[in-house]
Amino acid sequence: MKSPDRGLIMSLFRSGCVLLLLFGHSLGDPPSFRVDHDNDCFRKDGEEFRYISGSIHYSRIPRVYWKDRLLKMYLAGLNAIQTYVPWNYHEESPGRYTFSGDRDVEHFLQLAKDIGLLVILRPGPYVCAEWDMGGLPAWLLNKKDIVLRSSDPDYIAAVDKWMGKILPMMKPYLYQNGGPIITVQVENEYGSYFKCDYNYMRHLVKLFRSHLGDEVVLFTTDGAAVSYLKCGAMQNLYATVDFGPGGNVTAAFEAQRHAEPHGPLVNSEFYTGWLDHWGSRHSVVSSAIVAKSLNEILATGANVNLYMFIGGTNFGYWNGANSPYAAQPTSYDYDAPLTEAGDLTEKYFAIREVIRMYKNIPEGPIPPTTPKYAYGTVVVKRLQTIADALETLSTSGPVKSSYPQTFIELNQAFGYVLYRTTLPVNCTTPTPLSSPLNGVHDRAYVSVDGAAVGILERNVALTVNVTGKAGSQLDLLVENMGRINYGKDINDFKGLVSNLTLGAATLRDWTMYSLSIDEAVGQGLLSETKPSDAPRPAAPSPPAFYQGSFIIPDGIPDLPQDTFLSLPRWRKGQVWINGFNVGRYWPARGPQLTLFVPASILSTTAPNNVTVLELEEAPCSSGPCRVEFTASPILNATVQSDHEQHTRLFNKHDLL
Ligand code: NDJ
Repeated sequence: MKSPDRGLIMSLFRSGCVLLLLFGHSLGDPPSFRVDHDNDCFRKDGEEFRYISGSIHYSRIPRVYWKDRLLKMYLAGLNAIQTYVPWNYHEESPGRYTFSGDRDVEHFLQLAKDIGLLVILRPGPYVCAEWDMGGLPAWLLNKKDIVLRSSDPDYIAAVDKWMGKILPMMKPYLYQNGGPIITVQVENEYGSYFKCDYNYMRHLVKLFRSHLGDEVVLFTTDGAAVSYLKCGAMQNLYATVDFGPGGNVTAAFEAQRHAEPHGPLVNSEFYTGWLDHWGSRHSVVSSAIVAKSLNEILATGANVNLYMFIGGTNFGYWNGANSPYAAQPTSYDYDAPLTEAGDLTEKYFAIREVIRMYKNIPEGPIPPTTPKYAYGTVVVKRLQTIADALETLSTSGPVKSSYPQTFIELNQAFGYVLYRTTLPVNCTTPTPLSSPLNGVHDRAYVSVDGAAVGILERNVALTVNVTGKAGSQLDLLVENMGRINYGKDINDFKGLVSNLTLGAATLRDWTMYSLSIDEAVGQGLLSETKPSDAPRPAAPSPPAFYQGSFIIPDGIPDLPQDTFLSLPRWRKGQVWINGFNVGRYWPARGPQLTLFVPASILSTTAPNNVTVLELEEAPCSSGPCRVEFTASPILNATVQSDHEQHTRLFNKHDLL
């Protein structure tokens, strides 16, 4: 195990914080954490113990902020945190593991321990979490008909390898080994999945035990209804439930009692807010209702984890989606007690007051809300279009085939792929280019001979009209907007997953370019178009890059500070700052209008580079293009078409 962060411990003491004696078992006895079935509680070092925990996903917070967020959680009165370990975040291609920087889960665990927080670990293999494919690596789809979350031998072989890596790494951090981890979850809400494969769950139990030993408390989490526990609960795993505020607490725990007649009551996910989708209203849950239900839960003596305590950000391409297809936005603010940027809210203090009625709260001072800075307007210049930059972006060169291949067949997991063919016939009058099987996953920006003609979108727009001569170049830049993370549709292939038709003809003879956009942006390889070939972007325009920079002013103390990027009247795209992919923007759809930009990616010694990939239309046909850095977020803009799912989904019954 890494050595404790002495600086942190000293600063806790200096700031007057009292470290809880969470790890204070007497020297002679080995530390222990177990379920006491006779007294309906957990026992830590022999003493009755109840956790009040909060969810924080290290994968959604820059490493430099882990300490700040954890300290704020500790000072709210929590004695534990809960985190997922997203498999796809650590094994992006088979056998290539990353555990450094923002992915250094061991450092995160060590910080939690140093602050005095216990850890509830949820290593999957599936995690849901509004995270791409629920944390499963997309490369599992290399086997086209793989049955995920089942005894499918190829799935099991990959799970065994991954667990053989992560669980031994976690073992020294188990409570009985001197670490902070008190309990470990196996799978996630398996009772909501259609498979109900007991052999799979039995296999996981054996696997977890073989790596972690017999002593650790292994548990499951399921919706608080007997129907979910039927396939989710499993012998030798302690069954817990999840439910949000507003429901009947007694009835919810009765469901848990159905699976666990004795032992501690546990709500593993008490929802402090809820998730968002592009095109649907921002979810908000009142502090009063959260505080009231939390009070009821604590009054029963139950253990609870607040999901989320801080949601954070889906940087890059990490957001997931729900089915029927609705992608989640970049922000995972969740209306949680700490905002996406780690700010204290009224909900934070309301929750703290409830917790105070049940246990001692550590003395403050609570680290203040991190200051934000409005760096102002930045002018960005139009660079190449995607089509202009193909040589730079497609390092592996194109792949040709009669019918389109998916991202996975092209060996690309995330981002954008350009699909190119030619019009087989003259289309002198507008001719429908269609995806009859709804196979554009998820959005395609269509152009003919370099001129944008429209957009195809999964479930939304299956046809666009095109005109042009036979032999004209037809380009579709296809965006993967995030894989479905919940339900039976998690085998979510990306790209053109079925044939396109033009009029009555099936389009053939595709040339496909995998695009390494992140690498090209990171290495500064994009260039300006020669003025003669740089037409003013008319509406709509083919996907193109824009770039500018800003300098952080001198003489203002404590810069750089966090900021928010606003792209007024831009439509949809992706933004990088100093090569860091801060995520997707889509103000045309909402409700998120600003992107969180952490100070840690900004420089005070060099100009800060802003690169925008605008997919539809930049707002600057008559003048310079601008983006703006502001000091406050907007996550709740009115959305134009409130297409659907925005009901108050708190019980798992509502979700099916
Ligand atoms: O365990 C799941 C957690 O990871 C339970 N949830 C959470 C919602 O934030 C999160 O995904 C569910 N998500 S049930 C599915 C929502 C479908 C609208």
